Parts: sequence; C-alpha cells; structure tokens
Amino acid sequence: MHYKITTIALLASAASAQSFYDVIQKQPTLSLFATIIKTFNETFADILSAASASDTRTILVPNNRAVATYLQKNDIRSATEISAENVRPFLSYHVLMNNVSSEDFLQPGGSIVESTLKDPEFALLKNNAGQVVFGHKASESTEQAKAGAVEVKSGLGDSVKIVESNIQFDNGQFHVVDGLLTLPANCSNTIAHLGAEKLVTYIGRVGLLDALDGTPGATCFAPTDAAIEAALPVLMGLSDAELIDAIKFHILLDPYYTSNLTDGQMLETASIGRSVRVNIVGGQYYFNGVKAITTNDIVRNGVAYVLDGIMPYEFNGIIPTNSTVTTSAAVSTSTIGIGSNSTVTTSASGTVTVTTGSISTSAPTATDEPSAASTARVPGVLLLTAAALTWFLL
Ligand SMILES: *[C@@H]1O[C@H](CO)[C@@H](O)[C@H](O)[C@H]1NC(C)=O
Ligand SMILES: *[C@@H]1O[C@H](CO)[C@@H](O)[C@H](O)[C@H]1NC(C)=O
Ligand SMILES: *[C@@H]1O[C@H](CO)[C@@H](O)[C@H](O)[C@H]1NC(C)=O
Ligand SMILES: *[C@@H]1O[C@H](CO)[C@@H](O)[C@H](O)[C@H]1NC(C)=O
Ligand SMILES: *[C@@H]1O[C@H](CO)[C@@H](O)[C@H](O)[C@H]1NC(C)=O
Ligand SMILES: CC(=O)N[C@H]1CO[C@H](CO)[C@@H](O)[C@@H]1O
Repeated sequence: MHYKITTIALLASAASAQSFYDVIQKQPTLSLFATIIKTFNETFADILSAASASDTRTILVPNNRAVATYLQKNDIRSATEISAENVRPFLSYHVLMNNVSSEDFLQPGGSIVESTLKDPEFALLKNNAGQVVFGHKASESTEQAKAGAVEVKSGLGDSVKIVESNIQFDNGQFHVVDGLLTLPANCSNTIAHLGAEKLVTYIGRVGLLDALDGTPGATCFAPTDAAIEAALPVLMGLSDAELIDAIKFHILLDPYYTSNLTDGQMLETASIGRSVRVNIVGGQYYFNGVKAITTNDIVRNGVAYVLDGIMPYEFNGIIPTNSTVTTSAAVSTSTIGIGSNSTVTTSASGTVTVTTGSISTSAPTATDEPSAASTARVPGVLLLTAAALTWFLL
C-alpha cells in the first residue's frame, strides 16, 4: 500500500517534469493538436515562453474530433495547412496565464482567466491586458453538468466543454476541450450575431459604434431584436440626444463578468449619473429588472449580455421571479424610461401603456399575473415626444 502510493507520486512527478509537447504527443486523441504545435513550433514556443521560471501556463487543448470538425468547416485539408498568420492569435487564445485547475473555474459566478492573446484585433482591454475566457459550471440541464463539467466561453457567445482535466506538464497543466475557442469579435458584431442586430442599427445611426467597439474595457447590454421591436413606438419618438442617453445607459465603462457581480450591486453606466441594479435570482442575472438571456459573451473590448428587454431608468428593485418562467422573450415587456419621471411600457402585442404620477401598471405576462418589475413608482411629468405620442394615439 505504502509502496504503491510512492510509485504513483514518483510517476506523477516524472510526468510533470515533461514538456507540454512530450505529454500530448503520447495521447492518441490529441494527435491533431500535436501536429499543429509541431508545425508551428517556433510560434508556439514564443507564446509559451514565460518571463520567469515561476510563470506557469494553462493550455486548453482541443481533441482530435474538435480539430477535425474545425478543419472541415473551414475547408482546410490538414492540420499542417492552417495559415501561419491565423495560427498565432488562435494558439495564444488557447494558452492561459498561470496554473489553473478545472476546479478553479468553478467559483460561484464563474471565473475569468486571462490568456496570452494580446493581438489588438481581438483584445482591447485596460492596461493592455490579455483577452480572457470565462469558465463556469456547465448548465444544470446537461448530462455533463451532473458530472460537474466545466464550460469555457469565448467569442461570439460560443463555448466549449472540458472533457479531460488537470493533466500536468513541467510548466503548468492542460485541459482537453471538445471544441476550439472562438476569437472574440467587436461588441457590435457579437451582439448582432446573438440576436441584437436592431440595436446595432440604432447605435450606428447616432454615431456611437466607435465608442461601443473602441472603448478599452467595457460591458455592453444588448436588448434583443424582439425587445427593440416592442419598444419601437417609443424609440421612434426619441430625439437623438435621448437615444444616445438610452444607449449609453446600456454601456458600462469596465468589463463586468458575472464573477464580478453580486446581488443588489449598483453599476455605474456610461450615462452620467445613472446606475443599474444587479439582481441574481435563481442563478439568473437581471439588470434593472431585465433578465439576461446570455451572459459573459466575450467581446474584443470586454463582455456583452443579451437582454430580454430594454433597461428602464427607474427600477424598484423587485424581480418578478415566478412570472418570468412563463414569459417568453418574444412577448416579454420592455419598459423604457423617458426622462426620469415617466415610463412607457409596450408589449409585443402592441399595447402601449404610459405611466405617470405614482400609478402602477401591471405588465402583461403569459399568466396575466401582475409583474412586480413594472410596478416601479414613476412619478411626474410625461416627456413623450410628439412623434411617439402621435403613434400612440393612432
Ligand atoms: C522547431 O522544429 C525544428 C525542426 O524540427 C527544429 O529545428 C527547431 O529547433 C524547433 N524550434 C523550437 C523553438 O523548438
Ligand atoms: C499546478 O497546479 C497543480 C494543482 O492544481 C499542482 O499540482 C502543480 O504542481 C502545479 N504546477 C506547477 C508547474 O506549478
Ligand atoms: C472593431 O471595431 C474597431 C473600431 O470601430 C474597428 O477598427 C475594427 O476594425 C473592428 N474589428 C472588427 C473585427 O470588426
Ligand atoms: C472583476 O474581477 C477580476 C478578478 O477578480 C478583477 O481583477 C477585476 O478588477 C474585476 N472587475 C471589475 C470591473 O470589478
Ligand atoms: C419628478 O416628479 C417629482 C414629483 O412629482 C418632482 O418633484 C420632480 O421635480 C420631477 N422631476 C423631473 C426631472 O421632472
Ligand atoms: C407563488 C410561487 O409560485 N412562488 C414560487 C416562486 O419561485 C420560487 C423558486 O424560484 C418558489 O420557491 C416559490 O414557491
């Protein structure tokens, strides 16, 4: 018994003294990735090179099935034919800073881990930091989640799963993943890809695209096309200044991944003087009462969240826990605050409710139950512009 333990310990230390290449070369299911790093060994050695001996690295290694699928999708005949100029950002995104075990990813709210990817085409963060991946426990419903699998999110809302973890080498450890990480795109490209294309059109119309995509380190909240459509009568009536303000209200000037968020936290927005409240209810994230449909979508300059609605300026802090379950994204209500004293609520069915004074309205939900989020007190003056009012009266 004692002898056995000693043998295992010796084997383990022998294995960890091996280079990354020596270790993966011995794993038949990783031969394609081994071929890639052998083909581009100078580039890979450069990416892996550390400033000091104590600098460790964590590598996400796509298995053969993942690499084969990628090659096929991109019409590349073999791993040796990947273009040399594309390979550096791709490889550096798969090499993470420090020695991160798969358990390290499983913090409440997940974990961000910085990668060695610093190419400005894919990483525009404060202090010239490397782009990150976001690791978290895979969603509860899947088989892998039951086994405690770790999911790693990358660009364009894509994610991969860790299928084999904590394999040691001399300078750190690696985890085998079932897909390739996706290089992050601009916020605007990403949210358009994830179903918030209409918002991008508005942002472009008021000339805020460069601000959105070019601010180092940001968070963008992106109401879906359905949410924008539902609020169209209101949006069409906004002046450019009001629209700019509403858009800025959906941007934070730091990247807040869910690992940075706590229930009840207030986040300052790019709309001066206005903040958004975070609620975490049943593992779901809400921003001023609006549910996030996607979280932690890694973008070039930070992170994006796709939202079920447009965030109202005013929020009473209460989340309609149970009605949200029965409300689909398409019919959910969007409430947009116009000025600070009135609120216009629209539903996908076209109902427009204008609330002034301290009247409370109930948002239509699938169950027709009053929705607590929409009962925020909105005292005062109605600041609807003429155009929106005209539409509303028609
Ligand atoms: C890369 O591979 C070539 C050919 O096998 C070898 O001569 C060279 O030393 C290797 N470079 C590094 C950095 O490992
Ligand atoms: C990396 O971390 C693991 C524990 O997760 C540890 O066993 C190993 O020695 C570390 N490797 C290096 C090179 O520091
Ligand atoms: C991202 O946005 C910046 C600033 O607008 C632009 O220069 C760059 O070309 C964009 N990159 C991509 C991949 O679209
Ligand atoms: C988010 O969390 C990371 C890791 O703890 C930290 O370095 C970073 O400063 C936090 N970001 C914000 C905006 O709080
Ligand atoms: C909002 O309404 C309150 C109470 O009716 C009033 O005191 C306040 O001046 C109003 N604010 C604005 C910005 O109109
Ligand atoms: C009235 C009602 O159905 N309440 C439920 C709301 O949802 C929570 C869980 O999210 C349940 O614990 C409550 O019983």
